[in-house]
Amino acid sequence: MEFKYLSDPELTSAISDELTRQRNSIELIASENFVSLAVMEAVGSPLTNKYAEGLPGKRYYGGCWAVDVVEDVARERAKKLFGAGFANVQPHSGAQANYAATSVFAQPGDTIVGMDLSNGGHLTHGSPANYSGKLFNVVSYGLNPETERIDYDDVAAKVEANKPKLVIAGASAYPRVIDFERFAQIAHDNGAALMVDMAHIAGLVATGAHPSPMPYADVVTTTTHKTLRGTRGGLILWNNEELTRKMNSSVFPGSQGGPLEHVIAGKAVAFGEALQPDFATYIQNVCVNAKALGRGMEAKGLRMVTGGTDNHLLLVDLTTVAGGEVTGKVAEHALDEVGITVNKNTIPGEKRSPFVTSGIRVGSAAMTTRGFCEAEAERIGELIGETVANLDNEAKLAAVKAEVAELLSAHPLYPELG
Ligand code: DSN
Repeated sequence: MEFKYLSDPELTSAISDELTRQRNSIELIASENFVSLAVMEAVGSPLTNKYAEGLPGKRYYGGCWAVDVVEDVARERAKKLFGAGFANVQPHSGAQANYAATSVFAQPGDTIVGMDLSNGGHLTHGSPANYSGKLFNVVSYGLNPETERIDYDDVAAKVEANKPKLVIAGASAYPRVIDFERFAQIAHDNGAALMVDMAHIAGLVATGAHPSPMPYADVVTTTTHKTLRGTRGGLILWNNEELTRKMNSSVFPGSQGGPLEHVIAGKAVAFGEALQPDFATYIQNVCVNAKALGRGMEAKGLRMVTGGTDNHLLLVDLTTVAGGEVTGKVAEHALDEVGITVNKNTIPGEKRSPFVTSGIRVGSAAMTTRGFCEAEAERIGELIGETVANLDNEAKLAAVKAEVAELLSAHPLYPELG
């Protein structure tokens, strides 16, 4: 990679190494993507120098007139993209967005209901290891063991029995459509608010490929860097004007200091890109490629949890191949070696620890950005299956690695960066 100004060898070599790593592997981590060079340019801009605590037009520092424009553009585009009445673009991450939004509806000691992490939820939805599990009394819901889908009757029973202040819908490893209308009915019938964390599927929601939570949820949070393909960051959306003061002050001064205006500029660029018609085509291809990856893996004997996918990700049960001996940890490492990047993941009814697991999670957002088509995605699925079924076969693994390299060479990543 060429650097114009950076001449610090420890950093230039680490940054170059990371670009090389990204170029030389098929990226299938479901929460990752590749931003445009326009997004990168905005994030690397002089906006990084500016403190701008507060909101556009109501800042605690002078000299904010230019960043006010940036933040207003980001807010307006976010609202347009998701059909939301109000937006706060300042959360530094999805976890920060969730903390700020949760705090509007629940106080420490209150009950919240969220999806269990090992069933596909997120740390911030009530994990004991996270603020959400430490501050609140958490009641978790999971999946129906037969269908491996969200058990809405179980959610309803838990909400009725526990009368939480907040119900959280949304997941990090769930391949099916989530019924936000049903969640809202359950929450509202029991006097609870509904927060939807749509981080994984935000790009699908933006283009109509997944039903929107905006008509149903009291608040919607998301990251901006997964299927939405923007810079890393968070976003909060809501429709009820009465929540506006509380929501904004829960971000600042409630839980953050100065906003990162260079990152907000990157979000604005990405929202602008997502508003273009070709983003809908991209998301359509993401969904087509996810299904194709699944077909390829199934052809090699792997089982897709729930039988497939409605979105950009697949949860893969490894226990159906090689006598059930291949763990997620081993598969992740073996796939890394052949040039395919995935993460180990628990599967429903998991018997191994979260550090070992019996599954992997596979997503199509980044590989689709890179230009892989349906036929290639299906072949990549087969190559995943061939890898996990041949862990001791060096010749086979070498052949897979060579084929992965050939596939990658057809889709160069960031050639402009040298
Ligand atoms: N770490 C993200 C993921 O991989 O899904 C969630 O925050």
